[in-house]
Amino acid sequence: MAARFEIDDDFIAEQNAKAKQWLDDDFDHLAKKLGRRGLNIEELTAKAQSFRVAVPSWGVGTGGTRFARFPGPGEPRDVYEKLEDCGTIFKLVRSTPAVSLHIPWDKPADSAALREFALMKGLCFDAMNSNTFQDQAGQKLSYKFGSLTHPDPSVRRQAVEHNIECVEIGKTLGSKALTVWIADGGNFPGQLHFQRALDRYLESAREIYAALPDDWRIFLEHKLYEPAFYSTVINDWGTSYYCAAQLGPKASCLVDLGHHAPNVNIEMIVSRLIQFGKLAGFHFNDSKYGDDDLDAGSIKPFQLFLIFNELVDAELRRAPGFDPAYMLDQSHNVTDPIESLMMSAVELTRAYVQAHVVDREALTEAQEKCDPLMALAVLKQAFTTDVSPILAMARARAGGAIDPIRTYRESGYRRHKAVERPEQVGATAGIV
Ligand SMILES: [Mn+2]
Repeated sequence: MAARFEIDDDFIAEQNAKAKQWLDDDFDHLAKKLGRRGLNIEELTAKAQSFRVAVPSWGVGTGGTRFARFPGPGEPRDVYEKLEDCGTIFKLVRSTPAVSLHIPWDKPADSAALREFALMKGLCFDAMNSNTFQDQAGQKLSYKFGSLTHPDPSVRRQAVEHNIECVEIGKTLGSKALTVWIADGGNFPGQLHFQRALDRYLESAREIYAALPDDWRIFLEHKLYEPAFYSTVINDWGTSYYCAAQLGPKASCLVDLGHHAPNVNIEMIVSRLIQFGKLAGFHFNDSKYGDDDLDAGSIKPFQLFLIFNELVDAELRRAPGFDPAYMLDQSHNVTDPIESLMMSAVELTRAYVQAHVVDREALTEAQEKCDPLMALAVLKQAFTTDVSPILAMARARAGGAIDPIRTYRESGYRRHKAVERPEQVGATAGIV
């Protein structure tokens, strides 16, 4: 393979040198402001540096809608090129060392070689994702009318075996979890018998569960609708929780922010799942109307903050079994996917640090004294604190970029990739 363009550490350092002075000034000023509130900026910076969120392999390609896809230049054409882009994101923001693969889109011909390549980029593998929502070339039976819940037992068998294959591949890559999202559902009233469909789901899921290694977990991802527009088998957190409880301790519920009805109180769902010891983790994104898969924090940053408020609350009081897996799951239709993923990773770290700024003593006091206005004021004070200098300092101290988007653009990375990766006819990317 010919030499591939990479953004090197010297270039990052050179770019950082231009911004270092104002960062130091802003950081010092913020340290004073936070100090007056009894907060230590160094502790918050350490928190920012500890934050991790996984990147989905499918996120580095341009997404699309059911109408069209507008591919950009230099899109990754295989799993190695996807890892190259993930490595670039990690290098600049320093919070995204793990990559989540989708099978069969990313099925490696040689797992050991892929693992080695990832290691060279400082990357590791997060949860594996199965795909029974589309038919692959040469596939024996169709998933048009369902997979794990299909009326035909041989289709269910095929779907179960595919999930077990994902676990097997994951084992060779060092992954420790399987995320299962099924598109099964009905488009018309009467199409499905609701109870029989859920019974079949549990029967199939039990077989997958039985194939999990001892140190693996299975994440059940619910979604309100789409592609089924009338009923979906695993439609909400309650159904997901019931199934996870039925399956056993290795099963828990994954919250994709876009998979809820508009106006649903997602932060309360998060709190409930924490309370019941069944929060698997997240697929972060944002939405305005439905499962829009927009960039995390782009539409409802306050909601994102309120979710992190619950997560940090659980972290600080050491809630039993609290160990959520964070991942981005977005579809980038009109932006450079690398830029969107970097900005989203930064927005998550922002919400995480802001949640650490919340005066929890004052919040508890307001709650116990029935003072709703003060309770909101405590949260708003944290939410309106601009923690950008902390985020930039955390990146810089970890060897990342003070300004990741600018550094990325200045590097010409995309231009180089456009030359290295000539357009591939017929390339598709999925929306999950
Ligand atoms: Mn998802």
